[in-house]
Amino acid sequence: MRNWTYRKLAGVLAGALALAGCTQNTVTQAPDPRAEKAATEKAMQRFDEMKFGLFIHWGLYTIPAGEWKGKYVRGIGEWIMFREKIPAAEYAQLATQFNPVKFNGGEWAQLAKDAGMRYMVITSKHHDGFAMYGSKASKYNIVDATPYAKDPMKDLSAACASQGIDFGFYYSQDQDWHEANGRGNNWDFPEKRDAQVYLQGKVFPQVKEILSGYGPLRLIWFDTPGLLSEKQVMDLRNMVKSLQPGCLINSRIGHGKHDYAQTGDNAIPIQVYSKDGKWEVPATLNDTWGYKKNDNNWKNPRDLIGKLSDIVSKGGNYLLNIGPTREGVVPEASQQILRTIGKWLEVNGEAIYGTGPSPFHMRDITWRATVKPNKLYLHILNWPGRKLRLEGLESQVTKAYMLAGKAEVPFQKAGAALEFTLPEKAPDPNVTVIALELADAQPKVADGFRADQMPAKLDLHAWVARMRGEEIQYDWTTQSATGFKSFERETNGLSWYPYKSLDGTYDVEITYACDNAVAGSKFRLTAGQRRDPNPSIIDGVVEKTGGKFVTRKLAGKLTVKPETETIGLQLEGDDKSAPMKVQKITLTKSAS
Ligand code: FHN
Repeated sequence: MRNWTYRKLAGVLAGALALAGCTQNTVTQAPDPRAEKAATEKAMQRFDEMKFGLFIHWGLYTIPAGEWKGKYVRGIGEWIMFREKIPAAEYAQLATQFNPVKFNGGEWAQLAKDAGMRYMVITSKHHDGFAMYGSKASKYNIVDATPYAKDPMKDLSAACASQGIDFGFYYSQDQDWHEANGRGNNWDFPEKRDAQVYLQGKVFPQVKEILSGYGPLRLIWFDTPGLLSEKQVMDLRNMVKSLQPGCLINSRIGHGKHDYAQTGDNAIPIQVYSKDGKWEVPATLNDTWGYKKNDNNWKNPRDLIGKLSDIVSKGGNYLLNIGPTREGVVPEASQQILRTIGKWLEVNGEAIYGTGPSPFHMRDITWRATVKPNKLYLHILNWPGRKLRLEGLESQVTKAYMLAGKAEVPFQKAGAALEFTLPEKAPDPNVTVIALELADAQPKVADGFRADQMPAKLDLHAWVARMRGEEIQYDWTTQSATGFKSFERETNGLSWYPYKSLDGTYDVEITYACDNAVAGSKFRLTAGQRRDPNPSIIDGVVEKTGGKFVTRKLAGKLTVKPETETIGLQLEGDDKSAPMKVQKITLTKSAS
């Protein structure tokens, strides 16, 4: 009964909005193509140079903060309404408690600056449908529905402008659990919906608002495009570009109508990736986007700085998230981590901002490379001890030095390779950067070592994988992932993202360790697309290794197609062997 009433009310509201003229806000005429192209190219160049941005998920979900009616809710915090199937009217009551009196836009912009981030993207409306800015198009917004009654985005966008941080809004354009015609809420509303009514009644007017009231936006970050038609997506794009031609649009707008691409969440391509143009990795600092009070699974700065080097060396930008609390406070741990990254960038930023990707294929996890004219930067992720061998560089190196402190690094030819003499211990506990000055403007790299050349045998290290799940952890001392626990709705596991860099049929080895007492679980390796009904599969059993790392060949072959999105590894059946430690899988092109 309550559901029915709610649906009816929502229908009446949508009708009222339409009558009030909101549908007339729809700007669908195409913008001037030349102006759009020029503005977009300029913005893309800046976006490419910036490399590092702050993502902020902030909304009503920070009130339950991962707990509903006294019960811990697994999964990402901003999905609590969906996971618990909270009726929209009940969830909306959270607004009456939302009063972020400690919010200070200047402090958030300062934090981004201290972290060395060059842009910021914040949720203007997430899937829960609540607008975190003052919206005229829907009363369900922070000004009209909360005791706070102010628009924090005015403050934040102004603070970013004065700090020189480029500003952008996240906007969930299809998924909206508050609206009968939005996507996703099938516990209050019927499955059948009219997306066009939702777009015209809420999305178009709100997108117009966020593009009109907060100064120039560097980008708009759409998410989970779902089932919108190509025409609907094109209307959305045209609206954005006719209001701000230089506002970049991400690939989650759908139907390929974007200016730059996203990888999956926390998904880093395994190699240099340039086939789809510029891209960005959205990533979490712990296991959630929106604040969860019990999620203290913070990634350490070494890992994050290594990931920044890794992503930039592959051609991407890193968009790293914080989840402020209901009061508007950024958790202390996030602040400390971000400031540590910022300190590193103060010294090593030259090897990140404005650089080009690695000219080399990435064979292991010892180092990554970035380039500038006449410069090659080696980012050392795992210190090799006294000697570092660099194979495949044909350009003459005129000088080598530590980017921090500028101490010279001696080197000599060792056959076709260069050998650098290093201190025994890494000078920087996170990532040490060695700068090489080159005689050539662009490094020349020998055949067989170039970024687009796949070696016959390729290691997929655990460190390069996305770690799915709340329990799985990476251990730097053994360079392995552990904690392959299973739960009813999710299984901890590793996922690698080939992004068109692998194609073929492979023999597979796995390098892992397992104590005898916990051996015996089945594991499964799959290669396929998301929700692929027919992925390539290899099944195996976790054997006893007496705790030592061993490399075992698996029976069967793995087929990776150009469209394969993920190579995944997880336990199947039981998770007795969850404590096993996986270092890597190795793919060798199969002869047959
Ligand atoms: O469903 C959302 C999720 O809550 C979060 O906003 C991330 C950030 O990239 N995007 C979606 C899932 O991909």
